[in-house]
Amino acid sequence: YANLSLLGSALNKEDMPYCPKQSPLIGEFDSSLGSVERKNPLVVRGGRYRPPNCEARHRTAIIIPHRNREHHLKFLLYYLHPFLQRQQLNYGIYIIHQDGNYTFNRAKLMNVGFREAMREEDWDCLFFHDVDLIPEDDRNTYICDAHPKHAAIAMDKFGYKLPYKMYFGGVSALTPVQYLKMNGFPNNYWGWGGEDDDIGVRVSLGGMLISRPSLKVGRYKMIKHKHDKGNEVNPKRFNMLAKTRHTWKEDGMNTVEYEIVSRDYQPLYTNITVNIGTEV
Ligand code: UDH
Repeated sequence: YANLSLLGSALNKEDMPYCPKQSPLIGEFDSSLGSVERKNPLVVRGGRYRPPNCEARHRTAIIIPHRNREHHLKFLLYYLHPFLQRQQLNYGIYIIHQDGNYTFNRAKLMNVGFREAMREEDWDCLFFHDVDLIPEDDRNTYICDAHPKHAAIAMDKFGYKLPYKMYFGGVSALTPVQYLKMNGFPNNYWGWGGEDDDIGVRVSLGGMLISRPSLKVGRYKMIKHKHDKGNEVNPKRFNMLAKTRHTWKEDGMNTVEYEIVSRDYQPLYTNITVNIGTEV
């Protein structure tokens, strides 16, 4: 028994105090912007960051189309800032906020985000990111590939599988050259649906392939929500999709028109409020 009692005394460090009955390390989950700011002291004005001890190899802009989803935005920032810092990226987060109450237009907001982000900095990769998708795996690196990347390959809402082969929704990443090669995204999909498939078709019309992380790595949790007011299902989407091959060169980055309402540099992101007009 001599050995056993030795073992016992090694495990039972009597000189250590008991931990408190209630761990002080457990707080309420706090995703308020103030708390996210305190947790990310190296993030600077406009939601910019660069690693403090090494030169980043990649410069990535995150473009988030947004309206009336402040609650989701807080969650996304809570997870995304530390995630991007662990990847040692030089990054910036842009919220492209659609002004007014007219029907939402996700793809056009992305075109605005592309132009406005590139105006500020020579980003080498742009991540087009829905506000309600939280990446689950740190190996899902937010850098670009040789072909346009569809990152949200495995979402919980689709059973962590790709819903169909050409799916290009949720989160995608393109270099500026790739983006311009397909004339950006379409401007004329007002309301919900179709624009992501149009973008997928443009990738191939631009002579490129779709690159994807593995199902294991490209996992996302979607924050549950209902259809938004002002983003009703677009009944024209199938007709429009059938014509993409004839329209992509005349509609996209080369024709996007908008008016910047305001640009402000918040501690955790750059907010660009934009008037993108209405359907003609
Ligand atoms: N978005 C906004 N505000 C809106 C509409 C859309 O910010 O009013 C943005 C936001 O970044 C969102 C993205 O556009 O993540 C895509 O819109 P979505 O979330 O409505 O599209 P998704 O296909 O959701 O993810 C479909 C609605 C699911 C309803 C299912 C009810 N069971």
